[in-house]
Amino acid sequence: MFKKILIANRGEIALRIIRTCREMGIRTVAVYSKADKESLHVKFADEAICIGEAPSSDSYLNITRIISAAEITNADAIHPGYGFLSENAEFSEVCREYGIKFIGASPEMINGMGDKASAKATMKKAGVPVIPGSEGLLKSVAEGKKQAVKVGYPVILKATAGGGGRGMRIVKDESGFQKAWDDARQESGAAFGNDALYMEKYIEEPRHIEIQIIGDSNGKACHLSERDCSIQRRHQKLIEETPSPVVTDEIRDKMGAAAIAGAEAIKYEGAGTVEFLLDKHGDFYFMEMNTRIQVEHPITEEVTDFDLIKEQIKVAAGISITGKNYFPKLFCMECRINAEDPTKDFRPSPGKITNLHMPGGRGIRIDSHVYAGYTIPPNYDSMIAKLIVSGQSREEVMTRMKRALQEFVIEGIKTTIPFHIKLMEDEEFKSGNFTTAFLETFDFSAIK
Ligand code: MV4
Repeated sequence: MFKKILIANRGEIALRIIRTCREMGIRTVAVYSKADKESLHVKFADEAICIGEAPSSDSYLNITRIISAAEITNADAIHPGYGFLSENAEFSEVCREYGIKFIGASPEMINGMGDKASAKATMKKAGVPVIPGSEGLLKSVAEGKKQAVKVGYPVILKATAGGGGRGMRIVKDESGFQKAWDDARQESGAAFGNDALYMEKYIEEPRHIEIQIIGDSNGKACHLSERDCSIQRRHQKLIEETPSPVVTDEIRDKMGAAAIAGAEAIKYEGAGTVEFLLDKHGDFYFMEMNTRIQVEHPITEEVTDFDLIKEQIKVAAGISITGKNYFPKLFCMECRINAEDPTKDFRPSPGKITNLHMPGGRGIRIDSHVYAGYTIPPNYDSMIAKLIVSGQSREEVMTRMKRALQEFVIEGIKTTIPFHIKLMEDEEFKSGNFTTAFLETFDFSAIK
């Protein structure tokens, strides 16, 4: 087992990793920027090293400085958390060169899954259902138009270097093709330095369902059931839940088997997520694979009683998984509490937390790095807490979630708590019958 793990991250996920390391008897090294001097991950880790100025490019994204910190402290592994360098092939490669175990995917895996058109081809070959569309990349507008007629409008153009919604355009009919093509090319070229596109049939009003998987160094993988992430605003998830209100035992078994087939086909090692779109007929299709631990991993932990960070560390150390799958024994929902003003278009609201009270009681878990008197720096992600609520039914979870949100006191800044309270009162949300388009028609002006 590793003796010392450096955590190349900040905020709640750095704390989350430190906590499991402590329970496993592994020493931890925190790295931090000058803006994070007063952060809890700095205080909770066994050692802490300042790696630079506030901007991420000078600190949490700076490969040289992070590797130097690992060398100086003699860390034998690095956990990248999510975001930052967690899906950076170069970082994974540099860790390998320095003989430091990267607790994440290999550079080859990151590149293979990072290119969406090739990831799709790989999954299709493994027998995973994929959305009908172009065979690989499109070479020209003329070819695109020809393919679109075959696929049938509406279609969607996607950047192969994209993901998370960037470089994507929906095309309703042939008259809109050229503009959608130009816009998607321009956006993906500017964002990723790669403007190659592929095409798919556009699935209207789907659900976003993802399967948590974990694979070991023998090429064996298991799944830990689904998370429903359909409640998103501009591709930012605001709430996640498991089990999904629309996933039947049959869909779960099929989707789980597909995710495992995909993972085993590529000998996936570590924790990963296979994202699917589920249409109104109950058919599902591979969308993307994430080669990292995700923000919403705790809801899976709560319903399966499986410490994903611990298992991630174990498989990275070469320990095999049992091979059995994990199914929800409870219901769980996570509300992302962001330092944003939901009445002002979710505008960021950094600053000092002057007063803080966190909810408690049965079924409540809070993953957060904030405390009373803490100042949220403006440089990073605005998520300040994850309110994770478990219960015996979806109804119980929502009732308990509303109670917990009402108990939550965060003063000095604006947060998304009032939005979540409104959501818990929303009849459509309560019914469980909603799609990824849900927030497009949500009345944000009714918030407090
Ligand atoms: C789609 C789609 C409909 N049809 N692909 C959004 C993020 C990126 N991962 C892919 N996305 C979508 N791909 C086809 N063929 C609709 C979306 C989509 C979406 C997906 C999941 C959650 C929220 C979404 C919001 C808008 C569009």
